Amino acid sequence: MTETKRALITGITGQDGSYLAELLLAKGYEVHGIIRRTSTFNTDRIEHLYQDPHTPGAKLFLHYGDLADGVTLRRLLELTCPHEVYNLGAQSHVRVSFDAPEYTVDTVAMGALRLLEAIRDYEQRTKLQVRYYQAGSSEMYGLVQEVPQSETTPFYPRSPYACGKLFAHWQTVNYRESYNIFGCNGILFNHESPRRGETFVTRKITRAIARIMAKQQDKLFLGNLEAKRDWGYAKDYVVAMWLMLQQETPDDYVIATGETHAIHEFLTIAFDYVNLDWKNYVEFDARYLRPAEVELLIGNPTKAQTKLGWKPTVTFTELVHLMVDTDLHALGIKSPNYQGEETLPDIAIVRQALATM
Ligand code: NDP
Ligand code: GDR
Repeated sequence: MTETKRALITGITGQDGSYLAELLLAKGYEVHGIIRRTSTFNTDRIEHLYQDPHTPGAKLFLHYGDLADGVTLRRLLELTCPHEVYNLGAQSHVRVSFDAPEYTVDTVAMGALRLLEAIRDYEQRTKLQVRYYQAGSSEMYGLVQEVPQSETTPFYPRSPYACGKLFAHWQTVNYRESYNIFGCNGILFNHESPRRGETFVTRKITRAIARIMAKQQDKLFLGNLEAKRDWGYAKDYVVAMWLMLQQETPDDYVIATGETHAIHEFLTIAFDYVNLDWKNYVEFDARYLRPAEVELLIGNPTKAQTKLGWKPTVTFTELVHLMVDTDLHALGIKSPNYQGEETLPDIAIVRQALATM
């Protein structure tokens, strides 16, 4: 009988962590997630996946921990004996990283190093192999050096967040070359979904549209509308993470759609969908500008397409509509196209179970 595969995920309560946990559970994995202790519950995105750990056959287990706490990371590796570790945990907001640079870099950069060190010790002692995924970012390209950006494009990070991600990227390469760790860097371009955090620009827009339609808001304050991003669908992108760890040899991959759009194009498609003109609602607020901006991101996913057989399945317009539909639905506004697959059922059991941890 083959052994059940076990995965350990940092950042399981985030957008990507929730989709990745879904994917791995569907593939029969036992999934262990690291969650932070917070004064209010932060598990909304995974409540629909959670079962009381006492339930026979339960496959998802949550453990308290933090990327700032290396001792706990080591203990959790020992406890869970994972075949695969996905490091998705981060203070992932670029603008906020300028306000809290030291904290951001501690989580993003030192957090990855702590995890890699823990894996190195664990592998040397147990002789078991752990496959490691590092959640890298297109923000590492920063100031444009060439377009489209590929695995060979020089990096030029422009925020504390991006500098931290670049450190984590190179540490992963170094642990691979120095200690033969099976470490892969995903260089993921922006990916969104109805589960996207509410302060990232796409979700801020789609949520505002629903609130405008519900008469709960009449203005939307935004910063730079000229920046261009290569936006894909998060559910597609977690498949790429998994594929990287299933290859014979570890490597680094750009994951992107190969298309780029300005923020104002996102606004046009999203507002047009509900027959509104964004210019009547959007106002400028300098608070949302960054001290240094990343103006143009467009990825070249050829390597991922050729070597992993990965490709995006959702177009830009479909993604915008999916997000608007879901936000409308959440406020009880009928949308003829709403599919319902993104609704997270309110399962009270997770709260009970966590309360007794
Ligand atoms: P989110 O911001 O939605 O989720 C971040 C996760 O990290 C949350 O689970 C959060 O926990 C957790 N976290 C934050 N700080 C710590 C810490 N100190 N210790 C442990 N966990 C922590 O991010 P996404 O899901 O969008 O992104 C996943 C990863 O991919 C991140 O590393 C991000 O930087 C990277 N990335 C994302 C891209 C995107 O477009 N989404 C593109 C490229 C890279 P809590 O819920 O408690 O806050
Ligand atoms: P980004 O995403 O910085 O690309 O990082 P975000 O949605 O925050 O910004 C995208 C662009 O929109 C402009 N913008 C605004 N952004 C926000 N958040 N709020 C606003 O009001 C606003 N107005 C304009 C920004 O200036 C920027 O140009 C995301 C994160 O998920 C990172 O963790 C990840 O690594 C990268 O994507 C790839």
